[in-house]
Amino acid sequence: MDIRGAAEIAQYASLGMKTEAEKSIATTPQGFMDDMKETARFLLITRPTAVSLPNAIRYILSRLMSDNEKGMGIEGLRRNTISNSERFISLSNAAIQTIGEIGARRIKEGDIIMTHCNSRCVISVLIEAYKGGKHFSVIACETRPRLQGHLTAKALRDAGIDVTLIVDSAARYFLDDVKKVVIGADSVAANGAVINKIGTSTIAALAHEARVRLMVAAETYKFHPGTMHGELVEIEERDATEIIPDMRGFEGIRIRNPAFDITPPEYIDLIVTELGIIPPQAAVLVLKEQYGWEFSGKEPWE
Ligand code: RUB
Repeated sequence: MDIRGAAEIAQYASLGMKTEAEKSIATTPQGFMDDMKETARFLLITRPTAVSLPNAIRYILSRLMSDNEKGMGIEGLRRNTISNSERFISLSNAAIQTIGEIGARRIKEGDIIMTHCNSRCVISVLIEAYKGGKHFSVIACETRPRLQGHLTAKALRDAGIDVTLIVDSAARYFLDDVKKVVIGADSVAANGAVINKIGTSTIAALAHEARVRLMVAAETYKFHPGTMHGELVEIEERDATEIIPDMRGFEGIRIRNPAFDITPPEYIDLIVTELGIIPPQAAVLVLKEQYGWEFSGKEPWE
């Protein structure tokens, strides 16, 4: 959890691949490929839900495999892997900035905006709107059990934005005044469902009932290719001690701690990506454009 948030996870995975490419002591192209694939498999098991992680690794490894097929020597493979890792990180930063600029157009003067957890994309939207001279305020849900809402509230305060911190269970109490809910994503499924921090789907259902619009801010590398052929997104379940740090007195009680949940597309009005704004139902088109109709599910690290 030192590295958290789907964008950050993807960027550090790229950095991990770059470090391995720099340090690999392989002496043959095949040895180098084996080292890179082993590092990929090691990185992949660190967090299961954010698809940005396998997508970042796929970006780097698929290019490496095609360079290798062309008969490139080991130093060429090393150089290209380093530059592809760096390119992924700069594309990611550029996407977050573009999403900020596009999403900011949807923030209106006087809006009250609710957010949940801590998303770089959401913060980018809010900061761009603020820099554009709009006056609005934000309600940040604290996000039990890891309290990432504190990070959001502090970042917005530091940027000069009016922010109020509330407990997650107070969301409905405030939704009558809220104009928009804005959230990030760990994965976007082909049917437009969005996987994000636990509690997001509760807020989305409440927002739907209160007729409050919900906007998702997500880069296209958070779209999950496996869901095109029916794969389900694995929901990370974390340690019970995140909820009850001292288990004394709780013996015999099962404690469950899923870290993410699934918001159905019916509760989502729009998704802001770096390519533009789409309705959730268009998620499959983004995936088909990125991966083609031929995506087989065979992965470069297998
Ligand atoms: C973070 C979380 C964020 C998304 C999007 O969960 O759910 O909303 O990852 O963030 P955790 P970003 O703290 O468990 O990683 O826009 O920064 O990618």
